[in-house]
Amino acid sequence: MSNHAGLGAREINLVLFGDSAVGKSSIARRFTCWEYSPNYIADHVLHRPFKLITLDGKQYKVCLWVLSINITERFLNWTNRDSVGFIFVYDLTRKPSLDYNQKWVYAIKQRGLSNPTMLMGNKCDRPGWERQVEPSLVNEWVTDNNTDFSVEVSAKNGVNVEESIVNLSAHIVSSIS
Ligand SMILES: Nc1nc2c(ncn2[C@@H]2O[C@H](COP(=O)(O)OP(=O)(O)OP(=O)(O)O)[C@@H](O)[C@H]2O)c(=O)[nH]1
Ligand SMILES: [Mg+2]
Repeated sequence: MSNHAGLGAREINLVLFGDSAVGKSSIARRFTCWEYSPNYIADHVLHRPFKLITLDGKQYKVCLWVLSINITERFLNWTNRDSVGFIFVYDLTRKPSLDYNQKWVYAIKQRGLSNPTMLMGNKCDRPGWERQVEPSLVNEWVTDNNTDFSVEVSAKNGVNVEESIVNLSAHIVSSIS
């Protein structure tokens, strides 16, 4: 696990995969600043907001690598493998956005990476009739892809965002210490 000299905190790097407009930037913003905006500004470059958290009395810098579609492939040639986790974000009102993550799961497997993974269904604040991804489909996806965690979140109202990211971070810390 790398040390960040300036802050004296160990770094945990979580990579957010996901189709455009699923809410990757909103999740990152909710986690790091506890803010939300309904405006959509598509990202074309990588951004990496971070937040300091404390686990078992130690401070960690949790960096969220928010990937845009055009750089995802390049980014997979990741080298610092120890403190990295992968989050596959989908919009639970849009089934194709779940399917989108499949090719990145394969790409990660092909590279022999076995980092902790989390499937994250965003926009659980939306009304039930808009839902296109049912729990049975999620369970199937998780089993087929050997995903470590699965969660539904809302960047809009904050449900499960903090908890799930901290849980994944704690899992990464315990798996490498
Ligand atoms: N209802 C609802 N809308 C959300 C939520 N999260 C994000 N959105 C909206 O969905 C749209 C896309 O959100 P972004 O966070 O920009 O999505 P993104 O995945 O970063 O998109 P790209 O940068 O294009 O890859 C915005 O209009 C957000 O306000 C949520 O939890 N609930
Ligand atoms: Mg974005």
